[in-house]
Amino acid sequence: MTYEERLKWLKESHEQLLTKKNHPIEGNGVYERYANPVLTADHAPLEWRYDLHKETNPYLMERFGIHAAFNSGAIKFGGKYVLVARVEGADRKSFFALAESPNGIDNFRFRSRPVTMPEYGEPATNIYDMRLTAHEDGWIYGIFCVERKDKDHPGDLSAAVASAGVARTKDLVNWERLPDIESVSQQRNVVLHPEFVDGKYALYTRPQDGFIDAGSGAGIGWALVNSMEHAVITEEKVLSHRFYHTIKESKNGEGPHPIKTSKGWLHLAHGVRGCASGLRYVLYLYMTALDDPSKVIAEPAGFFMAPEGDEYQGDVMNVLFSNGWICDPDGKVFIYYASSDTRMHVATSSVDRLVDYCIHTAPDGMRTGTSVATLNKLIDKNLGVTI
Ligand code: M1P
Repeated sequence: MTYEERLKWLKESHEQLLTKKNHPIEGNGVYERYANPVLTADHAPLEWRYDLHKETNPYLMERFGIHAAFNSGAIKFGGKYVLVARVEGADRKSFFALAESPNGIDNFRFRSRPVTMPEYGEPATNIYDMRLTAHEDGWIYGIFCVERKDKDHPGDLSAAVASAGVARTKDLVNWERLPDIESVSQQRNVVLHPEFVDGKYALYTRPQDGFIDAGSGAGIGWALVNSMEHAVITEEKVLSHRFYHTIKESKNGEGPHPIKTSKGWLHLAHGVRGCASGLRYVLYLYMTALDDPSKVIAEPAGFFMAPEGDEYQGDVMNVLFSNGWICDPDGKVFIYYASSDTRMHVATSSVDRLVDYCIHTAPDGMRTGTSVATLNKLIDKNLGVTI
């Protein structure tokens, strides 16, 4: 191909991808997955990837490799469905970039530039997995993981320290960086609750001993802090424990902030267990009390969504991860999830269906015998029904 032919091909195939129509796939009745990923590395603007000057790039080669677009925060803003994606370059560094769509299911387009996140303290090696919260104080907060090299272990090249970075904005363009959250343990998957609780900011936390391993970190924590301008976690209680032989045996982390419903706060989280092929990440739902968002009132057994088909494949296999969902005023819920640390997908449902799922799916009895008893109860109920 000549330079001109290649440029035409690049532009046309990029536009074709961005405008590809999406469609739902009928499933288990709880939600509908959509057929095509909503955001991928290939959605990145050509201007990010190519030097578009024939004199300096006569072969029209990629000059900046984009490897993945995943783990996105989500928010409805200015009538658009906005994702704050974790975009990862070929150099393994992640950064945030906004992509928006008019309908939430297709036609997502990145804005022209990524987010230039101001630094706090020692510049981060990597930042990722932003949770967005439009808080009742009037700010939109983004809490994200900040990774820095663990200087106490200079000989161990993978030793790192995870902490929770905080930034706030009113327009999703200008971000004011606030101090990282102070905590005795390392933290990832920290999420700001949208309302004040007892006059304080409320955080879902995920204390962990090491950068990868939860260690003694028992699950999803809960902490109240006086200020987001200098958040200090002094007391942390565990509201959802990791548990032997469940989907959340190894790790347990909050997803996006919970949705307020008439029956309680609806939560989306990820559970992790180990298996022969490594760690398996699945999504699960639970509910907490309206008057106490730290008190679990319902938790169906097992996973809500697990990798299927092509979702298994990617940079880190066997992973579904979600840190963003959007609830429309009519109760429609857009669940944005990433597969295998590579791409973004959407599934849709409604508040009514998700609450029904939480309340009417049996909890985990923690034993094989209780699972069989639950199954028999359902079979008994269906006796006499002809299908
Ligand atoms: O690779 C899977 C996930 O691993 C980490 O998840 P957690 O915070 O639960 O340990 C994160 O790096 C996450 O971004 C990634 O998707």
